[in-house]
Amino acid sequence: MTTDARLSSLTSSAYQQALEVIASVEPRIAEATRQELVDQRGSLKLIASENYASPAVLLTMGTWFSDKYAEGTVGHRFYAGCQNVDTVEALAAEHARELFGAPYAYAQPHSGIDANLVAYWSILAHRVESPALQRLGAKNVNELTEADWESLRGELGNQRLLGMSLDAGGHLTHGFRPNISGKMFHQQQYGTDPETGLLDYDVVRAKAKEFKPLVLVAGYSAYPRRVNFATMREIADEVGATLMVDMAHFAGLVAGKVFTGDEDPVPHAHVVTTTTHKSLRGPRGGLVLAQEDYAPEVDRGCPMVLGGPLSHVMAAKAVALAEARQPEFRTYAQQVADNAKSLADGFLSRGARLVTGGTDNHIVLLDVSGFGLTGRQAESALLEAGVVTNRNSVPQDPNGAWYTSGIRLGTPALTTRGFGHDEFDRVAELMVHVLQNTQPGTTKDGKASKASYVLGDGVADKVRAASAEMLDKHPLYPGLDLA
Ligand code: DSN
Repeated sequence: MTTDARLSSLTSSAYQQALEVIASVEPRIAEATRQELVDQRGSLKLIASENYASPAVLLTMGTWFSDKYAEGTVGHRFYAGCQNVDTVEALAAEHARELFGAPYAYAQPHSGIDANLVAYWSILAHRVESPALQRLGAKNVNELTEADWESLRGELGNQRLLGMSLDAGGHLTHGFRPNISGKMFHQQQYGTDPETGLLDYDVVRAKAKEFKPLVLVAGYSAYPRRVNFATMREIADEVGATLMVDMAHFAGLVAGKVFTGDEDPVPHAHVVTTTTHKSLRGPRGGLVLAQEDYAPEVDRGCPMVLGGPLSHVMAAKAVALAEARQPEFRTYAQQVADNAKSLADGFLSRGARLVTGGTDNHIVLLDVSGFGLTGRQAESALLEAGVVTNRNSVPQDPNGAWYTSGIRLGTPALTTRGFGHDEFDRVAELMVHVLQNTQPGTTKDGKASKASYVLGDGVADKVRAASAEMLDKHPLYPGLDLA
């Protein structure tokens, strides 16, 4: 038996036994867990922010580390008995620093939103507290009086933030109203060029000069192109702003050295945030990387804006980051980008329209208005055919953020399964077939609907059968048998 086969067999027995234990208490949860694997195995997962973590990462999350409280930082906890959590958190941070070449790493954020909250807090505190401490003659924040804090509170709020607009691919946490960042900051946005869909750095510079933000945010969740972070830093420096980069989506491409030099945010930004579960292929969670002088404020993330650290997830982050430091991860990351090109070319050669005309990262943004559909209709029809995607706005979207005109696609998950050029071309072919055979539906009273749709007879079955051929060739968690 090879090591891989031995590990698969061990994984299989570990999960069979775990599900038996779970079923002894709540069989419906055991069954839903088993069914989730069946569903993920049997569909084309093209959600750009999802992936498949390794069994080692998944198994690391299911332990008694979940039972431990550990507020504070490594070696400085508010609870006794944290020596093993210290080992775990220190290792996660060390792997993150080594992997990304970052001076400082903080592994506690529970999610991307949390990582961004820690980053915003640390930037505001760094920008406001340091001069205030000097002014008030205090050495550190613990020396400030309640009256000092009263005056500081006014300075901590109502700051200016410049980020990418949502319909150009920015994220809710970059100063938009449904997120606390939209309340903490006065926000203005930079978009993309209306003709090309590309970021125009001259426009970003002009906006920055006019608005004079305290924080310039770069990064995206639906922009299918690379960003020059050296230029973004120049712009930030010209207006005295702090550059924060949210690399949640493309952290795997940074880790895998697909994005280097000006495209690597880590040497250019003051603070970088990410999630660990997207292209980075780790457990669901967040991470903050920072220049050394931001470390004291970032370290106060818990309990300032975070609850108790999830030690079991930090352990899994350490395992995933160790995986990402292996040479195979670079091959994987390059394949993610190559596959995105294959997928984009597959659409373009069949006459579909893509925002920006293509991709050079892991995202393809398909404009489905050419098929006469909204994003919502396209998403539902594709799901019926076993293709899992999510609808997304396109720039200046006439259908707004709920119905949308786009479908966002990403290659990280199917690349993990082993899909290559030919399979991604076939995926584009199958998707175009679905969209060409979908008609907009009507509401119950016969009016045009932006949500309902009619999929042609037999289309879903045909596409599911064609997908199954590819999926069977690239099994998810091979050897893992839960039958
Ligand atoms: N939900 C993530 C995504 O899909 O991009 C970002 O928050």
